[in-house]
Amino acid sequence: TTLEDLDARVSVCRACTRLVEWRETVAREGRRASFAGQPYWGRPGPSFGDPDADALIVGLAPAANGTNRTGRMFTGDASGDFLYAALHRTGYATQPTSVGAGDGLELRGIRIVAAVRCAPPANAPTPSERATCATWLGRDLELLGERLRVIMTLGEIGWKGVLAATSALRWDVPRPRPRFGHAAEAELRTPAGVAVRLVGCYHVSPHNTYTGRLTPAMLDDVLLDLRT
Ligand code: DU
Ligand code: SF4
Repeated sequence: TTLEDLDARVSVCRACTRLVEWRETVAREGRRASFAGQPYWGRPGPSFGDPDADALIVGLAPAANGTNRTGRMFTGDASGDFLYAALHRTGYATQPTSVGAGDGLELRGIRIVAAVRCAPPANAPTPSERATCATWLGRDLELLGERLRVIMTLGEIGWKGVLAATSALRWDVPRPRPRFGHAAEAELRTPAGVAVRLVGCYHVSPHNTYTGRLTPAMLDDVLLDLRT
């Protein structure tokens, strides 16, 4: 299996009834006036970026009118604008904005996935939805393989998703489980003995960025630290 095969399989997943209903209802009816007339992706958000990445960003879940509309991770909403600007400043993205498929944007050395790949109502996936989708996260981790050196999570749901996925893959995960925080760090180890850093970062949602809880400088610092 390749990452492309995996993305194709994820994109038709219907495992979570509530989320399938929501992603498709928003795609059909729930469009914002400003997006009227645009086709919506209305499916799980596939991973995006460099297939040879040694760094992985794990977000929460697609936004109903963001990734669920454009089909690309963190594309088409304020969270994504904040993230891609930072990825460009720190040398990971070839462009400062992500508009949608065909805009020419590429990532270098980094890949982006969501812990839960379908847009959840109120951005709040249930524990069982999080557990179900952690299987797909595990597949992405396996396919990135021994190149992977660092995983950065945007928020606690991504952090816990990574711990669930890596535990299921029988990685060496510290006990007690490391706690999420901004710039929190833990070391995981793959069954092949490769050390993988787990780094936390506050999520790029407007709730954090408009209030100054997460500033551009804070995000840049965490991104630059992934290279060390
Ligand atoms: O078709 P492809 O070259 O595998 O690229 C698929 C998709 O991944 C494309 O939209 C750009 C992105 N991408 C990237 O961001 N960074 C890379 O190094 C290679 C591909
Ligand atoms: Fe499938 Fe994940 Fe979407 Fe659930 S959230 S339907 S597991 S892709």
